Amino acid sequence: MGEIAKAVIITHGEDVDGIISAGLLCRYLNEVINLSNLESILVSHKNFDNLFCKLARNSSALKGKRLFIADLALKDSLFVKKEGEGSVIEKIVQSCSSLYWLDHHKTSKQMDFESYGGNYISGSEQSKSASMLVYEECLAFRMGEEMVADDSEELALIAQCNDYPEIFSEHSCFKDGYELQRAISFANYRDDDIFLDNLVKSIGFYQNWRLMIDDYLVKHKSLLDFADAYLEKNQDIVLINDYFIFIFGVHPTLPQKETLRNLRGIYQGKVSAIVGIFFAPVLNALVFQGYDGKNFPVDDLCCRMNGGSRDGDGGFSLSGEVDWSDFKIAKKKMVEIIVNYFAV
Ligand SMILES: [Mn+2]
Repeated sequence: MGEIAKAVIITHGEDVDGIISAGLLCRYLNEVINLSNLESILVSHKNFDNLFCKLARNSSALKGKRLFIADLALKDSLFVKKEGEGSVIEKIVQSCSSLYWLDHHKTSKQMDFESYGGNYISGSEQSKSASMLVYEECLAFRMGEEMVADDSEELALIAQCNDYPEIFSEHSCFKDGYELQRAISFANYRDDDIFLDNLVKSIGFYQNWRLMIDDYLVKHKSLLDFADAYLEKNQDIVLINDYFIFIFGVHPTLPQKETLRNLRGIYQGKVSAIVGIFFAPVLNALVFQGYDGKNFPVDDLCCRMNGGSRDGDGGFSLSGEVDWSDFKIAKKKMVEIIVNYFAV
């Protein structure tokens, strides 16, 4: 039987900021406060509630442990009280020896969280990734001493660029974030938790994480090349009700946010709407205002499709009965959805 972990890091396993903030927390825990036994848990959007419910139910396992949670939003669902017992987050805070929550997503629950005894760190400035918070709060103070070859600040900047591209797209670390995200997205697609876990450790223990990324991307080059070719081939502009709509198909191994960001850069201002189709296992459509002056009803369309949307950025789930990976079929079906929307 292994030793019991004394510190647990819980982070967002699907993106650059989540992985880097966990890696940097590892550095802090290992060197500064010398906790040898670490456990890291990677969370996806899909299993978030499940994991936290499990932690609350099994609260005796948290006894004596220090919990660090990074790049995850303090969601309202954690604060729901059930009859006769406290909320999930209340139980977790009260079971462990300490809980630090480092995050930059909007929350209205900070006061409640702190009233249970949790420590919430969000930084005083806006636009600061979780990794930058960890760097500044836990690591920055020791810089300039003997840590000559330390790339902690660079890692924090990579996460910063990836989370805030509109501010940092010209930064020299910007491209590194894309490579890292590609590997992370691919690993998530394959449920490759071992790779993701090793990546956190590789960063945390000052190993060559860049080499690890390169090796992974080279190892899976053929599928990644296929995904790139698929995207390049499967794009079209259709005309519906006087709206020019750019539709494209995305292989699920590609990072969603970054792929969309690149294509939006090209088509914004030239079309009325931009529609990305992500086929199984993702199975969703992301829809964006194209800003050609015609004001395509993105929010209303997504709402009608039982999805969500705000200020021209939205999406909805796709039905599993259609083969969305065949772009001809996918495009036809998407056109049908939009035509039906205008017909009612
Ligand atoms: Mn983040």
